[in-house]
Amino acid sequence: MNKTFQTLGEFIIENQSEFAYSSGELSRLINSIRLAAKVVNHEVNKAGLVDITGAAGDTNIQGEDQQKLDVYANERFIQTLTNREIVCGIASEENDDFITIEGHNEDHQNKYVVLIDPLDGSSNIDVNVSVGTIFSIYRRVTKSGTPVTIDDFLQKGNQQVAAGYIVYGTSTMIVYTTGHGVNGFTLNPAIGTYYLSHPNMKFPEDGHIYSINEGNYIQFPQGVKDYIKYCQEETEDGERPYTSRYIGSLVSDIHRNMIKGGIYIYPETSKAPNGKLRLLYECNPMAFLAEQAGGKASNGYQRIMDIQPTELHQRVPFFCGSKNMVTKAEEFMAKSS
Ligand code: AHM
Ligand code: MG
Repeated sequence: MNKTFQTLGEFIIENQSEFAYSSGELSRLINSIRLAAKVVNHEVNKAGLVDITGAAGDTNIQGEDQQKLDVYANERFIQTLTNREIVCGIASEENDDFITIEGHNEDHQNKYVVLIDPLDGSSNIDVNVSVGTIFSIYRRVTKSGTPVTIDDFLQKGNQQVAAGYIVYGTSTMIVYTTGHGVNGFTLNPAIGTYYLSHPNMKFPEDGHIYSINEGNYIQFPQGVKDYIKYCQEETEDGERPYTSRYIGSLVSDIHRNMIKGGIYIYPETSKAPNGKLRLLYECNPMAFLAEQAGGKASNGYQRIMDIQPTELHQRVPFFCGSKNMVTKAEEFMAKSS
């Protein structure tokens, strides 16, 4: 078959046997995410046309304004996964607590839990800048046949069976991994089909882009300040200075750096000692993707996916990108600690 024209649907079927304990459930789950993503994409694309942007008036668990599209995306993903009875539980960045789903004739037989950030970077919607969805999938750890518990969600990232993101950009793409490399699919909006456009995505080992909100510079730990200085220094071989690129939309910043080579950093600051990003909804799935693409993800000192989560909405400092760049940033962190 000509791989150039392989659709996501065909790819999922062809690669189903790669999944551990394959029963078709994980394939159906990824299919559902693909479906919900199409619906959300449709809404996001017309955000400038209809009165759907702007704060909905609610405040999420982190005390931030929720945008209407956040609410919409949250409902769509939860509803699609719930209706199809594919998972036994869902945790969302937008909800205080996890949701229990019965499924399989109300006897809690489904195997997987999903953690999702339905619309990340949503403050960018008002200015027509890319946003994304991030998802992370685990097998439940508690006994099948019983309702899920918090333990099913507080698993280390290294237990993920799949993770991915959807970037609603100039093109809409799904990029995901099931632990066998990373593949990217681009939506042809005319016919509503995703095609394999970026097979076997790889972070270049080295890169020339650093992505960090330098407006917070004064609050950064010394190691990050020193690393930024290193990025900006001119070298004789022309390797540095690096280029600074920061969209402020995690999915897009990581997506660009994965293609071009770079590092994304959201460190701890004096005001936010654990940084801003959430371990379960943002950092673990991005870390899984990064490692599967040959990159690296750390909290500055330790592998992200080895951190034991203690709460659903836990935040961690995040250093993610080209392997050698993350290692270099860690060296600066170690030196100043
Ligand atoms: P959100 O989940 O509230 O949308 O926040 C996450 C976003 C990331 O997409 C982005 O990398 C970061 O926040 C930007 O934060 P800042 O504006 O502080 O640089
Ligand atoms: Mg987010």
